Amino acid sequence: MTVHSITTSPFADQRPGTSGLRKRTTVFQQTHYLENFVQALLDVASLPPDATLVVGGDGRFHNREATETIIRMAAGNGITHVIVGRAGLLSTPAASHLIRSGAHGGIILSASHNPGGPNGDFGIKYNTGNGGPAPESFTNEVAERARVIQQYTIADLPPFNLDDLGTQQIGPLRLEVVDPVSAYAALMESLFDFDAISGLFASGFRMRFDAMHAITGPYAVEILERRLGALSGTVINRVPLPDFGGGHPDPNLTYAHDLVEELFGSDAPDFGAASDGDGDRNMILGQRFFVTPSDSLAVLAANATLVPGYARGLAGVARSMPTSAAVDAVAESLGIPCFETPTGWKFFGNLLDAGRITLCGEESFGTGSDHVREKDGLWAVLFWLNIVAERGQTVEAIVREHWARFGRNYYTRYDYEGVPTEAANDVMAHLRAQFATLPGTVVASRRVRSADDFSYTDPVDGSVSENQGIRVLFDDDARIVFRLSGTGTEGATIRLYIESRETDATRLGMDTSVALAELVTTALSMSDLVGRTGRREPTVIT
Ligand code: VG1
Ligand code: CO
Repeated sequence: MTVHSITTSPFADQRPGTSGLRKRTTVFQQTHYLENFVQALLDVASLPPDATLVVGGDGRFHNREATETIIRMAAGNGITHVIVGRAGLLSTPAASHLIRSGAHGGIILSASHNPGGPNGDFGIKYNTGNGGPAPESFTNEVAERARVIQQYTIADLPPFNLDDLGTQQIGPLRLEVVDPVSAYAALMESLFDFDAISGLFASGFRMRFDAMHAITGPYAVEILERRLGALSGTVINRVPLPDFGGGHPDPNLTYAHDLVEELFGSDAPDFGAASDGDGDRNMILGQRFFVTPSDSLAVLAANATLVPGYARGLAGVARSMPTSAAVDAVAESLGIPCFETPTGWKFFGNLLDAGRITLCGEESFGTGSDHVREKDGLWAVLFWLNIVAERGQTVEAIVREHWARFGRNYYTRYDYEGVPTEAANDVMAHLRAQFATLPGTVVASRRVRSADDFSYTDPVDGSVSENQGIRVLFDDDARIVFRLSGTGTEGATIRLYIESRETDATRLGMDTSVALAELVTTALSMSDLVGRTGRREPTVIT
């Protein structure tokens, strides 16, 4: 094996965002671009010489080429054992599980819910030995390193085979090609009551799972159809494609249209679900019924002890700041702690590692637990199926009972994508300028309690993360939150999150857009968003 040191020069834009480095595929195809960033990751990780590294991605365009480059660079940097999913494929939660099963870290190739293909997006991130996304301190160091990088190291390897399972010894490198699904499927079987869920399907319960031509197709076919006996054809758009069939693999009411149409149609199945590009997100639908991700987290927390893997109860729960406080009410009633973290799964890692939380989630269709260190789409689907099987009720009935018991947090998110960066910054600055004067004023018949930038102090390691979103909090627990996305690749995306809490039994069944209309108007006028961006309507409402 010959190892080459290649001279390179830095790229100015290699700063990881909410979840790794995401850019246009064409940006990643520039000479040295991927290599520079991988070298920066490996430099900061400084793995021991006998380290095991997991590599895999969501199968989008450029996945295989990048996987091969990373394997050569790993070998060049003295890593002696690489575990890779067959054909370079691994869902994000499956990669997390493999890392936790004995590796020192992993490199995951994905731009998650962003479209793929030659004109789409590509992404890469590093997960540490706990299986979770590297913390901010690590990603900041990577950005610093990438800013000054002068060379990278890569090995000349004879051709290797990523398509057949088994181990190849290539010089000092042991390359292990594993089935992407089997270890993950076994983990799911250890957490959920597969007999109960099989019984549900055997009784005629009908489900549709939309894999959106992304990574979860093979996982869902194996688990839902083969192991649990769901009707064949339950999983649609099941073949992963490099461009996701031209779609936008984001499981929400806008982009999972095939599924939504069917679940809201006249012959709707009992249950619908979808996942995203890399398999860590989930959307849950009942028959003609949509479960908000914030409500989903709360329902899972309230029903966790019905599921074998969580029968011991929950140590605590956590949600990202913009996620609705529905789960807070459950935590209060269970007498367990509830943590509020910044957006991004990396902030749950310390809490999970320290055993302070068992379940956590985000409003962006992300739910997970201490079984891995990523959010996990299929896991959430199985959790719901297990609850439905145990309770023998419809999804809608479960959620309505939940609201009656814990109250309802009406919730919506408006995304304004592709806004010019200056205009987006201007909206945020305009809001910040009102921090001093807003508290105490009455808007939308509510009194503002406080207005600030959310800052988080990690209770485990004391690290502080500032400027994590603008919050306007009201006396009645309603909230308006503004954030700039850290995963977009074109201009800026403004996210506006709106929530109001209702405990009056006669007001639990309203339409969300009606319940939140006044707050939406308030948020738009307070921010002057339309005036400053020229956007009359959001790109996506969830
Ligand atoms: C978005 C979501 C955030 C999520 C992140 C990664 O980030 O809002 O909740 O953790 O995507 O999810 P942002 O910065 O664009 O708001 V995934 O499935 O893209 O890894
Ligand atoms: Co994702």
